[in-house]
Amino acid sequence: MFDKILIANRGEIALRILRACKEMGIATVAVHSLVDRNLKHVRLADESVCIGPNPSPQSYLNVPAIISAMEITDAVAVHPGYGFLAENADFAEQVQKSGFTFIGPTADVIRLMGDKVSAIAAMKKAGVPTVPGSDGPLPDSREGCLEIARKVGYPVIIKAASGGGGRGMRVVEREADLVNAIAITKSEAQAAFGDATVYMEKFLQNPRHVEIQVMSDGQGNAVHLGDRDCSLQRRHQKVLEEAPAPGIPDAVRRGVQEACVQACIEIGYRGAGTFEFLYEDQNFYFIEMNTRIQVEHPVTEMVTGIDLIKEQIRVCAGEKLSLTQEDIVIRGHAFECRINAEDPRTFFPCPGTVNNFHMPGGFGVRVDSHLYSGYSVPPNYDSMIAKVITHGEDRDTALARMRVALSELVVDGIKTNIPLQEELVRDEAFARGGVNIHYLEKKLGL
Ligand code: MV4
Repeated sequence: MFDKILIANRGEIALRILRACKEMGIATVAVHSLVDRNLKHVRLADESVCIGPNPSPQSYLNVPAIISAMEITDAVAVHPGYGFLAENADFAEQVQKSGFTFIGPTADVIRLMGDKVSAIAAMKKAGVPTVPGSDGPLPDSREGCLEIARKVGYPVIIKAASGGGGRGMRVVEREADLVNAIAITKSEAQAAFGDATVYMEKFLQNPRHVEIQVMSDGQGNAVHLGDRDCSLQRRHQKVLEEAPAPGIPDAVRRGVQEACVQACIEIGYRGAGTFEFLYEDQNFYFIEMNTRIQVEHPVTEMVTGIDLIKEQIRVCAGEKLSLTQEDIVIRGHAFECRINAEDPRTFFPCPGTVNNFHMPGGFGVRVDSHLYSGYSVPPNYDSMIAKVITHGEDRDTALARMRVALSELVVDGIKTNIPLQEELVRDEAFARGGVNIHYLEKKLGL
């Protein structure tokens, strides 16, 4: 096992990783920007290193500073958390070339999945269901594109191969708009990602966002840990997630889960990963793979009883996966409400000092947060300040528990989205389960 891990992140996920390391008897190094010197995990870590000024490019994205911090502290591995450098293949490669271990897949697998065209091709080959589309980059010829779209059928969506997470996409309703839409998407993709490659998919009108969690050791062993429904989102920012995804027939679910496990083995996947699907009319369609631990991993932990961060560390240390598929049983239901420091009406980030913080508690309630009374939310980073997670024997129990938990939560001094979350857990359609990706934006009147 690793002697010492450097945590290349901040906030709640840095604290989450720190706790896992401590439980495993692994020494910890926190790295932080100037403003983050009083973060909870920085104070609790065995060692800490200030790696630069507040802007992320100079601190949490500063690869030479992070590698130097590993060298001076004798850390042997780095956990990237989510965001920042978590899916940066060049960083993973540099970490490895410097003689350290990146806690995640190998650089070539990150690269394979980072290019959505190669990711889709790899998944299709492994038997994972994909969206009907161009099966590769769009050709340069107008006629070629028009012909593909005619075969796929309108509406179609043009996506940048280097995009993902909602960046670099454009819906095309009719043939007259196709050629122009492709040209615009290509030039935007070139400007944003330095790669003009685009591909085409059938545009699904009212899907749900359902994702499958996997864990794999890169040595031929892989398991899935069930699914999550993340359909409640606003502008590609998830707001409230749950596990398992409600109302999916067992046979449909089992088929796609097995395909994901097979795909992990075929691509030599190492670590925690998430297969993102659109789910419509009882069919799964793969869209992207996330090669990191995700924000919403706790709902999976609550229904499986498995510590995903610890498993991730174990398999990336070269241990064989100790879990077998039979060990993994989904028990009950879990919800996660993301708490953001933002204006409840405009959604604009609202940094500031938290005068008073009271966490909910009780049976089946979990709070992942780095907050404390007196903490100042800096303006430089993501506005998420806490995740409230509830677990129950069934969906109704877990949801009732979330209503109680939110009623106990106090974050005084700054504006938050707690009022929005309070409303969502009382929403009748949401309580029935299975709302689609457009539900929240429509409810908000966007
Ligand atoms: C789609 C789609 C409909 N049809 N692809 C947005 C984020 C990126 N991960 C993929 N996205 C979508 N791809 C096809 N073929 C609709 C979306 C989409 C979406 C997906 C998941 C969660 C929220 C979303 C919000 C708007 C659009």
